Amino acid sequence: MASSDTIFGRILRGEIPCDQVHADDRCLAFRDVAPQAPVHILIIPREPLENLLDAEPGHAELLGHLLLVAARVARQEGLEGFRTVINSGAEAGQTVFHLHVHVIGGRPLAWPPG
Ligand code: D5M
Repeated sequence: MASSDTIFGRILRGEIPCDQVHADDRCLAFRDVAPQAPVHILIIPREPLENLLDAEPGHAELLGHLLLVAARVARQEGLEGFRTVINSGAEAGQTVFHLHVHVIGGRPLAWPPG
């Protein structure tokens, strides 16, 4: 499926609502509908990459920007520690095939993840 056809593509086009916490010209950040912790935010690029396997050297600046936005929203939420997760591929648990960075925090997080 082309990633612009996913539910996140529909959110980017304003076709379905989201609980937005950050927006700029390159990405959008909003709360996950099925939060795994008190704070669970997703950051998605406006460019429809499926996952990291789709990324090329020309995406380096965009990928760096997504991580800087992760830190920004974590600070905004008052988190002193947080986890960033990018699931790439069904085998890794990816269910929405539009690249997204999870920002998870607000409770102690175990390691290793499942
Ligand atoms: O994570 C996909 C995540 O996307 C999962 O935590 C649920 C979340 N999700 C799915 N639909 C929505 C909408 N409409 N709003 C907000 N969050 C949503 P993955 O890494 O692909 O497993």
